[in-house]
Amino acid sequence: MSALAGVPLVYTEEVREALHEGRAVVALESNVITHGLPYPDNAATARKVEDAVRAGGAVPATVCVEDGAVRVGMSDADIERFASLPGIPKVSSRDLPVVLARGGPGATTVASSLVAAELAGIRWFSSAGIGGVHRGAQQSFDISSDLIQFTRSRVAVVSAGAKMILDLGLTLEYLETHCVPVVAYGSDDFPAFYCRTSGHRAPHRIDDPDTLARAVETHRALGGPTSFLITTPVSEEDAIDSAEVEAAIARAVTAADRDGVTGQGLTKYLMRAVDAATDGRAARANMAVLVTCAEAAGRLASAHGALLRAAPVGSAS
Ligand code: PSU
Ligand code: MN
Repeated sequence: MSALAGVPLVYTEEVREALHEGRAVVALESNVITHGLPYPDNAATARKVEDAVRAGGAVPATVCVEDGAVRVGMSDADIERFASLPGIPKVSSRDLPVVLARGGPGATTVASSLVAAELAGIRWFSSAGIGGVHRGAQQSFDISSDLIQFTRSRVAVVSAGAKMILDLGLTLEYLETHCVPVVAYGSDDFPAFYCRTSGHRAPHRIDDPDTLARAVETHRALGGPTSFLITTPVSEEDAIDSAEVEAAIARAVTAADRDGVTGQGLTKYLMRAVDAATDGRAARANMAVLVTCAEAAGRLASAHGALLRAAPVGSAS
């Protein structure tokens, strides 16, 4: 037997009660707070994202690690601290055991937030854009752990696709190869984070939340060991011009290559370069789409909760 009685999970009161009562909960990442957006926009956005989940009818649980525990739900004071303190590390799945054992604080990515969600029994997660296959991965081998974690964690994920700095065609190929369902909610195309379309059609489209909830539950009943990706695009008014952002991404990728930026810091480097090149329009679209996705996730998680209460599908309890 292990010397440890499992991984300590520390819940906020709101999340503990919601889980206890079987209400719908949506997990959220904290790396977007520490590494995705500058202070104080990051703190304000994190709160807006939580409110959007509530407006959709579910309870938000922003995830982080601290004092050797996985925190499921962060107080306003925790969010403010993570948003303003420099140096809190990005913690992906591979980093979790080390940061937990050492007791240091850490901000969870999509991948490690999915690990936490599953441990806590949370069935939904939302962020603006998942990590994916990087441009040039044929040479660099840089594929985000977010995708690998998708093959292992049974969580429904709502996002505006994957980050546009990535190779979205290859990201879709990876998801198909690994049997991850991808459904566009209320649109035909796989979106591109800041833009409404990536130019790739999504493999499926579902507009009705009840049907989508049924598809998520049926995936589990079939024994699907993977996540289930649901995409929703940025709104027309918040979207940015795809030609402009594409040019900025191409320049950022070239600069990263020239500066020898690889590995864990690459995503942040590219995102910040694109924000700068677009005079902050990219960062503003990022903030807006975080809220759009959280609202959709709240609505869908709530429809899923109602389905579970009405008629559990198959062996899916
Ligand atoms: N940088 C940002 N925004 C983000 C991220 C990094 O400006 O949202 C994140 C997310 O937490 C995502 C992670 O899970 O980066 C993926 O990182 P990588 O590509 O290194 O796997
Ligand atoms: Mn990487």
